[in-house]
Amino acid sequence: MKKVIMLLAAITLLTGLIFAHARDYEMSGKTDDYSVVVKLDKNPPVRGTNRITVEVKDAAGKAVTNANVVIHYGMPPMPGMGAMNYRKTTELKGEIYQAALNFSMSGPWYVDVRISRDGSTQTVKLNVDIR
Ligand SMILES: [Cu+2]
Repeated sequence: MKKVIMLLAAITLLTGLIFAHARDYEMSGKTDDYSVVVKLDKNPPVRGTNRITVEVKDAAGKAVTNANVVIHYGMPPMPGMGAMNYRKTTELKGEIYQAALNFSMSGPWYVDVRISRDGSTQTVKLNVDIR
């Protein structure tokens, strides 16, 4: 009986992990040369640290792993608050560019993904509502 309970607990935990992963907040965009999928690990994205992953594919659908991917993010000026602009470099792990972003307040944020490769930079402009 104990073993059955342990097994059920393990299955429940595993299922939870799978669903948690599937629930990433996902956005996508295109540039002249790339299609880009961007995911945040919090859904909905929240104040504080949110891990971001960026997947870049070329026109043939092949993963691009030799780019320099930088995230520019921030908030436009608001009443009583100047504009906030941050810059975060990403690190390539496997075929995915990764970084941690810090959203310091709730509200509308822009997230620009700048992909530099072969001497040209292309940007995907995204917006995210932080809770
Ligand atoms: Cu603000």
